[in-house]
Amino acid sequence: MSAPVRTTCAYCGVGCGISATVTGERAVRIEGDPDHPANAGRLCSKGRHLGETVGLDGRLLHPMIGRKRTSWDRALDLVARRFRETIAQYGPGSVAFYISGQLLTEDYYVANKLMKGFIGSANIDTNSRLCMSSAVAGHMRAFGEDVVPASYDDIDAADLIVLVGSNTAWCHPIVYQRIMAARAARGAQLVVIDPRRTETAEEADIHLALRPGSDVALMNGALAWCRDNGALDSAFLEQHVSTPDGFWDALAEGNDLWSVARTCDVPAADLRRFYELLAVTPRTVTLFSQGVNQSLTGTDQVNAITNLHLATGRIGKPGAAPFSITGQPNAMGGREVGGLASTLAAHMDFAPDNRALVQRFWAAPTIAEKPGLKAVDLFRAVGEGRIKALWIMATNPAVSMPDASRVREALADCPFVVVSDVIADTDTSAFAHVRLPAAAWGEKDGTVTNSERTISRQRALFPLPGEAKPDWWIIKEVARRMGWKTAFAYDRPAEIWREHCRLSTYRNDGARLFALAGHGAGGNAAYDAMPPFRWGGTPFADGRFPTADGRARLVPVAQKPIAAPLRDWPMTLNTGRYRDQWHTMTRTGLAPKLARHRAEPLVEVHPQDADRLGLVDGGLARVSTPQGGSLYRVAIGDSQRPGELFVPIHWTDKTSSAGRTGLLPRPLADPISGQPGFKATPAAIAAVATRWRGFALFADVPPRRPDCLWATKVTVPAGSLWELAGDGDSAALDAILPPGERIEAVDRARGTRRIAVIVDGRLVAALFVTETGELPARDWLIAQLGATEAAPTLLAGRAPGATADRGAIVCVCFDIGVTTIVAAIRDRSLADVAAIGAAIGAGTNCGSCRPALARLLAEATEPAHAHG
Ligand SMILES: Nc1nc2c(c(=O)[nH]1)N[C@H]1C(S)=C(S)[C@@H](COP(=O)(O)OP(=O)(O)OC[C@H]3O[C@@H](n4cnc5c(=O)[nH]c(N)nc54)[C@H](O)[C@@H]3O)O[C@H]1N2
Ligand SMILES: Nc1nc2c(c(=O)[nH]1)N[C@H]1C(S)=C(S)[C@@H](COP(=O)(O)OP(=O)(O)OC[C@H]3O[C@@H](n4cnc5c(=O)[nH]c(N)nc54)[C@H](O)[C@@H]3O)O[C@H]1N2
Ligand code: SF4
Ligand SMILES: [Mo]
Repeated sequence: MSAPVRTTCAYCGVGCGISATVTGERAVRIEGDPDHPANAGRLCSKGRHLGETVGLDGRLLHPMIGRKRTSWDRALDLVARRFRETIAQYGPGSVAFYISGQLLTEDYYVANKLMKGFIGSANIDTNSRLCMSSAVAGHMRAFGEDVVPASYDDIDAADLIVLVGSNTAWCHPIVYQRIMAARAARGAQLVVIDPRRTETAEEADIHLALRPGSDVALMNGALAWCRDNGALDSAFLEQHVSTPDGFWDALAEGNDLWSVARTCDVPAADLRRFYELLAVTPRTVTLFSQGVNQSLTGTDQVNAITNLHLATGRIGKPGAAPFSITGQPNAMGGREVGGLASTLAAHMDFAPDNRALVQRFWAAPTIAEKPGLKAVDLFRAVGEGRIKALWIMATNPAVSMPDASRVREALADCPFVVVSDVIADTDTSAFAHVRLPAAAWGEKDGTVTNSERTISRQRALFPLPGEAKPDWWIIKEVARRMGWKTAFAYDRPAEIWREHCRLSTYRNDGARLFALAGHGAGGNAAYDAMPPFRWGGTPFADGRFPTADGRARLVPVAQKPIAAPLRDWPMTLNTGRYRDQWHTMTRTGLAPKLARHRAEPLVEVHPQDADRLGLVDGGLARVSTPQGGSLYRVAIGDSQRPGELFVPIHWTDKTSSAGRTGLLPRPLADPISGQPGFKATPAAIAAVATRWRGFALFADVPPRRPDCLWATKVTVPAGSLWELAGDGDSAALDAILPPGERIEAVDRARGTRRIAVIVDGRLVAALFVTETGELPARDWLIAQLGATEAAPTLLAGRAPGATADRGAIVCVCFDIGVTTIVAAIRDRSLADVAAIGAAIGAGTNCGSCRPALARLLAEATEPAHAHG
């Protein structure tokens, strides 16, 4: 066993430090790094179970041209030649890169340099466009530069924490634990603004379940209230903020409490409590994420928040800031290198001076003249044949782009598609002419920047498997083969890092806050040992902003009318995340423990809608929009507002027959930021009748997806579990079972068939289906997949005598199900989350399930209250 390596989590923008101890060839023990400023040793369920994802299952380990393995030389030569030829024939605007906040800063830097300085186009956009480009645009409008003026320390110092459009308990769990700690330590109040009653909202002092898309009204109302109640900071406004003519007059119109309550469809009394609290609490931190950003008016929503903070002087002071929390591990690093189509490099835009500066610094033959195509437009251009060569790195747009079916058509028609990924078969790589094997988390080496501007090292734990290579290496090799040898003569990430630091300070007289002065000074050893550090100190503490006149800007924003429901598409479709899955599940999908929290994609529906539309809990439903339709299992509950639906974004063609969400939203975007509106799509829902339901278990990867109406997959310890349902003859499924000795039981009256396949005395597959009967709980059978000897009671689906089922897994660390927890609360009269932990251990490790435990406690004490 080797010494622990300090690295950074692969997943969210909280950017937790990890202490990783390699325990075997591809095995690692993961612990929180107690010295990392982001998490001080804590990790959530996803970070905690990273060790389950470092195996080589499904990895892309060799370069591929079409379906054939090839050498790096051939693959790289082909990519370089096709890009060169396309540019020669159609110009630099005919090629594009679509990259990702999951690249390291060094990868991002090289890709941006190649496209903007050497190819001479800005057609390089990233999945961050779908994620935080509205925050970027809002920051530029308000502050003059894309600077996040907050840190996690502000959470510790705040008296009021407002979460807008953020399911923090699930998506930024360690930030959420910090919020909970601030509440316990200093009684900070928590207000959650989200149409859904999420687990985050359940804990709040005030939850405003507003009408989707009404955030501008809510924030403008807050600002009007603060003004009317003497909560503005007039000295700060006078000295540090420029206020456009007519700003306050416009705000006075229609932003009174009653009008706002009506627009937002929230109880006026709750709204008033929030406004009163806000007006008297200088130490307010407003955290926001996708409920704000992913909207057709996302940039205005961001500025409604920054207006409130600027006008009350709640910025640049401890415990007071607007705080855009970022999604991906390196969304911020991508912003810092300027790797978006709308920025040039190092927090510079395309102004002539900046272009000249960057071109000189890179000694580049050319430099992009103007912003390039933003993601939605970029894929539209691919579809229209204007982009003829496309390189996709570390993102899965065939799943994650809005109107993803059109994106698939565009990819299918594109003359040349290159995909760099760590996984061999993704929905996107199915369209690739060339697939390039990238180094994964645990193999790659470089830096990432988290939500609060802390830059940390990700460090390699394992040697590169197969022929995988780091992304920066792949990009620089293509650049060199395109003819730019010296500009891309990098041998290690440290060299790229130093160049990135130098560019940030190059001819920077302080006009750009982003400056890594001194951080690129050391040699390779200094880079290897670099501890986490935060750049920018406390931005705006001196009241100076990076605008021409040094003042921040109030930006006039008005609530846009919210369209009435359409006749054919009467529902509003909201999309988002589950606690234990990451995006398209290529990585979290490998971890059996993370599969248990939500094993299938659910559509959450309010009971009134379910009654009206004949939807049954646990049945199937089709959710459709003008762009397409997908299937989900129905979960009825009043955490949804009537008329609204919520579905997860995680399932793909690899993991489901029809549970993809990306094809449903419209390909429309905020006009300023270009960020798509993923959270409010006009939609319809209808029940889908099935004849039978069932499940299948496989020890080995099945040759193909079971062919039926509904098939969704999760990973289990010794294989995979598929939940199934269909309307045809279930006998057609038998073909998918592997060869072996079959034992079978049939109950014709109930339409039940149970088949187990045994090879060498061990269970290798099972198929259980029924029309009107019961299905056994999956747990015991799942455990039999790994057993050395098949149990005699396989077809009963349970051990001889035993009947207990743990129910849905709540605490994934200790594998504790809802049934066990509810029984413990009841039988042992447990009164709080700590007592549950003391009694049965649940919630005592990563803590991600503590909100769920709190909810089970609440339900146990008020049994009449129905929850979803
Ligand atoms: N478990 C997990 N964690 C993750 C990720 C993951 O895939 N899984 N992904 C990471 C990434 S890249 C990102 S970007 C973040 C996203 O983190 P979040 O933004 O917290 O996640 P979402 O579930 O997309 O959406 C947040 C909330 O916005 C609400 N919302 C919808 N419409 C509106 C509205 O009009 N107004 C308001 N105020 N709220 C609205 C939704 O109901 C939802 O609860 O999570 C990061 N962390
Ligand atoms: N409907 C709807 N759609 C959404 C959203 C939503 O809320 N609703 N959210 C949007 C947001 S915020 C985001 S961030 C996107 C995320 O969407 P995607 O970026 O498409 O999702 P991921 O599954 O994270 O894709 C990352 C890919 O990179 C691969 N990969 C991982 N590490 C590496 C590496 O080091 N190098 C390389 N080359 N490849 C690697 C993974 O195997 C995977 O295929 O989805 C967006 N789409
Ligand atoms: S909160 Fe969880 S997923 Fe996010 S960085 Fe920390 S451990 Fe990783
Ligand atoms: Mo994101």
